[in-house]
Amino acid sequence: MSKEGIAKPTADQLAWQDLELGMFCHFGMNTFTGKEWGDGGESPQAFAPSQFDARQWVRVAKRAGFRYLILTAKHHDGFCLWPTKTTDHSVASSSWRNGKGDVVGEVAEACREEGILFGLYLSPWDRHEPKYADKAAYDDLYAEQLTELLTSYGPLVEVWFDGAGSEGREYDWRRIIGLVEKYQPHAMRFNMGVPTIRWVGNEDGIAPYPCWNRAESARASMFTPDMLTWLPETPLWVPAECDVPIRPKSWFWREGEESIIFSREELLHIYYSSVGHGCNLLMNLAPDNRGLIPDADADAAIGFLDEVRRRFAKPLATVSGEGQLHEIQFAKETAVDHIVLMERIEHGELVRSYTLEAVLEDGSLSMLVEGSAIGHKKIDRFPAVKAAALRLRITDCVGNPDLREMSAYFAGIDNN
Ligand code: FUL
Repeated sequence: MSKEGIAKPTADQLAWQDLELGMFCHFGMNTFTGKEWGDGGESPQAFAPSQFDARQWVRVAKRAGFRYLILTAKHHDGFCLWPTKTTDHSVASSSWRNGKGDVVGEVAEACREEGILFGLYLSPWDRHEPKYADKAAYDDLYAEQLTELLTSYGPLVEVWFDGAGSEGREYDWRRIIGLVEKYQPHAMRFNMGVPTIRWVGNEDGIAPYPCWNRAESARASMFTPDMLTWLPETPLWVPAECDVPIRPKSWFWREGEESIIFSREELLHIYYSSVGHGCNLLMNLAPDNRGLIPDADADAAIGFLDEVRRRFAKPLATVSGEGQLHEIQFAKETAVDHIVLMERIEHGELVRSYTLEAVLEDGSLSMLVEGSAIGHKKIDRFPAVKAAALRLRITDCVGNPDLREMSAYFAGIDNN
């Protein structure tokens, strides 16, 4: 394969991959009914947050270190969190803020104030809307809803198209994608139509390794083994996003589930298996029926990301540049237990395999890692080794690989 023939990200994909961490917020009718999938027959009166505060959500996101936030503007039950003109099944028919409220607007505004990028989820599957049975009529309605969202809430970083419930259903993807391109040309498009980012294929926050950025298809949803047929305009560079709820398998808040929140060790494992495999991590923290993110979820997210920051606060040494051989030389024997590698992916993902070795003080070599993809980021951890130098050999590649970073760390944890 020639270098010219390889897939490369757009500037927007590149910027999105650098964000690495996003916070998902599933909030809506299910928050008040305790269901994961409402059937659409719920009364808008059931939507009644008592202390709704979008700023609290966004402050949690910021404090934890998430760089973007994605809100479920409409989940499968069809209840719209903004005062849409397309249906009265929305916040406008609830008594929250006397029917004058707009959840999407308040979250968008809070994100703008705090410098967090904002994205929206709009479920194609709609269990409330009677027009859903009529493909053409529903396509029109969905296009109108999407247009409202794309044009009223400022710049969007991502539009999330969930395949769940839509297995086998066809939507007018050319029109849908055309609207995103027209009104939000910089937004990432998740997994469907002509996506620019793809689903990693599970809801565990775990990417396989290697997880190449190049892809020709992705899994449609959790509920089918089918792979999506993307439109031919889909770029070859389609990086993966790993979505996972901080309360395993629970996307919406439910009373009494604090005890299932992932432990710090589990969350760190998710981090190493998503960001550490070169993907973005989109972690769901669900606001509760007060309209606030519970302290337990906020503390768990802040706690594990503080530990991530502690581990990667200060590299012992960093090198970068072109070529297949890279070495970090220490002035004296130094304990190391993590190495972070990044390619300059604007040139594509050129590395196909590599080895990392420690050069010991007696000059002998100790193999630390045999890897394949580096891509945006690869985090390798291993039992602490005292090294005089660290050697990265790119053993297979396309063209001339360009290393954005090779950094060594000592976190002082048990990596055995
Ligand atoms: C799934 C949905 O069915 C869940 O309720 C949730 O929205 C998750 C992100 O996607 O497919």
